[in-house]
Amino acid sequence: MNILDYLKDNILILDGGMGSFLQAKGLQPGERPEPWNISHPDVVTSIHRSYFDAGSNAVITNTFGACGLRYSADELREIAEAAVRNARTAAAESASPQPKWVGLDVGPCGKLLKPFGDLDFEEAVEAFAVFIRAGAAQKPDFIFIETMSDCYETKAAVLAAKENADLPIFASNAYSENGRLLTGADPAVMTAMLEGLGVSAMGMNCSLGPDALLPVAQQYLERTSLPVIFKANAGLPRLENGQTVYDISPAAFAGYVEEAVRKGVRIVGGCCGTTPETIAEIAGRVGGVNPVSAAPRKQTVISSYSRALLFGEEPVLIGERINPTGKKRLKQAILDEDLSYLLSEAAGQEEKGVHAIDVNVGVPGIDEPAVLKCAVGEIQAVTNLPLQLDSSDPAALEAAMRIYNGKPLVNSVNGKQSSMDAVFPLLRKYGGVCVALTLDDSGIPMDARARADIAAKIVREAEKYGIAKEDLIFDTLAMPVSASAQAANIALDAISLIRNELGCRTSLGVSNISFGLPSRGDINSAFFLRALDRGLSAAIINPYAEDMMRAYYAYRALAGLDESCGDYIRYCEDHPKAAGSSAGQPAEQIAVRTAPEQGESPLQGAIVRGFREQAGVLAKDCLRSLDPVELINTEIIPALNRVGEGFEKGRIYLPQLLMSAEAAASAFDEVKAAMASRPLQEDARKKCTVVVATVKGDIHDIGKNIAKLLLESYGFTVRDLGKDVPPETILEEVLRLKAPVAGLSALMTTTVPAMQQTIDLLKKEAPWCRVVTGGAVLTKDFADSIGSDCYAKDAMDTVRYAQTVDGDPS
Ligand code: B12
Repeated sequence: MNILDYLKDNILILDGGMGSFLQAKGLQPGERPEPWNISHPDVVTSIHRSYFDAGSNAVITNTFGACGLRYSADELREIAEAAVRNARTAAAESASPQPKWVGLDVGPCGKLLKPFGDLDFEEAVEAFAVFIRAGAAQKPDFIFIETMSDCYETKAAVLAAKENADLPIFASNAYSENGRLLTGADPAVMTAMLEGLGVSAMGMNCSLGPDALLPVAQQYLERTSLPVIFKANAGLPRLENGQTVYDISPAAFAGYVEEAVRKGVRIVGGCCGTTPETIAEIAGRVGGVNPVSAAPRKQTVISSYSRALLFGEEPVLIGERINPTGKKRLKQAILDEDLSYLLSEAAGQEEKGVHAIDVNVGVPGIDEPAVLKCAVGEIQAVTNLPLQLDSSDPAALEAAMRIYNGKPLVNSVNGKQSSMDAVFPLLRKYGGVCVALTLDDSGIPMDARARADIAAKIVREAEKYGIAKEDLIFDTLAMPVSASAQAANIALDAISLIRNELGCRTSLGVSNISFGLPSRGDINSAFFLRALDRGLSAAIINPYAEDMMRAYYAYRALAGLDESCGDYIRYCEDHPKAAGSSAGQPAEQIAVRTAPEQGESPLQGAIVRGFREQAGVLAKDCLRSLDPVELINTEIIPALNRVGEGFEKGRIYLPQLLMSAEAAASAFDEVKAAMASRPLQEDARKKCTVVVATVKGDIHDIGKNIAKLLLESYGFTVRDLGKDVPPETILEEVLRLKAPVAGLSALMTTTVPAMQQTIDLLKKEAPWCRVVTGGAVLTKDFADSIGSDCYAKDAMDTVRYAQTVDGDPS
């Protein structure tokens, strides 16, 4: 029986942990488990067999780390062959009467993808693809993509599976305690993207115990009608006498699994710390349980890498500013490949309150697929709003849809057969919600009925590709009311027909309605309000046009969407009515800027928003009037502090933190260049050697680099050991150089113990060496308590202290 057919009426029981088992059988810490498929087939087979015997219906091959970044294609072929064979042998040997399947296991590739890491998206796809090709040749029953803690990497693995195998794909993610993936996605984001990509099942595994994962499972069940996977750890790992132990017993674990199944979970099993005993308990409890049938979900949803956006609850605003039509400055920026202009447009619109951003780079004479791909890649690195990929060129749409991190809005398809033939296969492959224009080969009909009929035709054609009508949003086309008195009524009546007859969402590019008329803002906002009242789901607007934003907030207040009219009041306070409003101005003349927070300088703004290039340029500019050290203290550090605060409060996620760190680094490069070109500090005769390092486990090095730079500019010789440096390495270097001073940095509570270990080691083995410590989490008292000779609250403190050790206090 096909595993998907089985899933329709049964709970599928997967296996439990593999790695801990192998270790018990002799796998050494640090040794790769995958070659054991070849060197110890009997051990691997016996583990699989014990799971089948315990009641698993499916086991996952021992190939968690098998990807093109770790093994050659030949090695992967051998591993895949042996791994699937071991699992099949176990199935044949097990006496269990259950049906038995084998899943090809695909784990994370171990690198973060660009722009947050250094792995290119296509390289990631290929790294997964090499193994999946090898694995698929061995004919497993399904592919199990698991423990993914990044939305983008999950997409790369799923695409590799779709393109290189014809097997059901199960995709499972590893959630942190805050209910999100490491890079910020929550279940709403993952369900949106994975349903769009067409996987067969999705869910969660590893990282947390079943108790902590139950609420995550609940969120999946509320959003997807696909089978949900629940494969938790046996609690959080704990070290006891040098052994990793897990606290949740098999019986207790199975209790949580049963609860998950009763809520609607279909695929269960265990991850780290679970054993055949756990699976036996699970089988005992849920083996015969009839699955709860999943209610069909009728959601229209798009997402970025960390934010899902649902259509229907509230009107959705799509920022129209990144579209060169009628915008000379933007057209030039696209021709000049000036992406920073596009980035500031994106950030500006986000600050103005749009929910999604349209990206259109259609300028004649450019390589549109390449430019759109590049623009989308850069924009999605600085905003976490979902994007609307906007092009009439299917090749450009495909290039952008492929690398988009999430489930995009796609603009557009229309009722022409040629358009549907080109766009629907893309939607089928990459997922997305598509804006569908109600026109066809006969043009734009000038009556509402005919536009609704085109919509119905588009829905029927989409169904042939398996695209649900929830993934279509109909644009009923606002034509200039100056040219036809009925233009507005036709578009509005079509909204009502499509909404009532087809049950579909609608969208409008609003401002076209006022073309050719004076005071366009008045017409636009009045039309917008009429459309909202008919149930318009989304509008493409210029968020700098205050009339539109005011209309939007007024509508929400009047439609009961704004409790105590709080949002409306806030908007009015922030935007007092000016004597001459911006209404009616051509969009191009409205100032574009990224609104600084109160007291925030442009450089700080660039760092906070993660604009690398801009940060470098602005820093260079500031350095004309500002001393480099002052620039560090008054610009770079306060900006990073703001980012850190946002991170701590859960307002921003790791990718944004990384982008800000990069922007700070690019400002810092300018500081370095400025310091290198100026004369050494007044007393900069050659001084002693200082060894500096960020301690083990900690990769924060901006502060340490600043300390190093300043020490060098005061004439010290600095030996920089980098970040994540073990105590032994630091000691070795201090001994080798007979260094009189060592500077240590730690920025996390979790890495302060490593700082203490380093100090202890230095005191014991190199007692002459003075240790100066710094980093955001330290305080003077704490630094004293761990035996530091000096606490440096900033880099200048380090210099002053080193000077006293050098015998030259100044
Ligand atoms: C930038 C940043 C990052 C960047 C680092 C890039 C890089 N190359 O350094 C990235 C994105 C990679 C990052 C990753 C993480 N980060 Co971080 N990060 C920050 C952030 C926003 C700024 C740090 C910084 O550079 N500040 C500016 C510098 C100049 O300040 P400073 O280091 O304090 O340095 C000054 C003094 O302390 C002193 N000094 C510093 N070093 C030295 C060395 C010597 C020898 C001396 C004498 C003096 C000295 O002089 C410096 C100049 O005046 C802080 C928040 C914050 N406000 O500190 C969080 C923060 C440190 N990160 C945090 C966390 C949790 C993480 C992650 C675990 C996130 C994750 N979930 O993956 C990872 C950690 C990975 C790891 N194993 O280390 C937490 C730590 C919480 C805690 N109390 O433990 C913080 C506090 C954010 C928060 N509020 O939650 N992070």
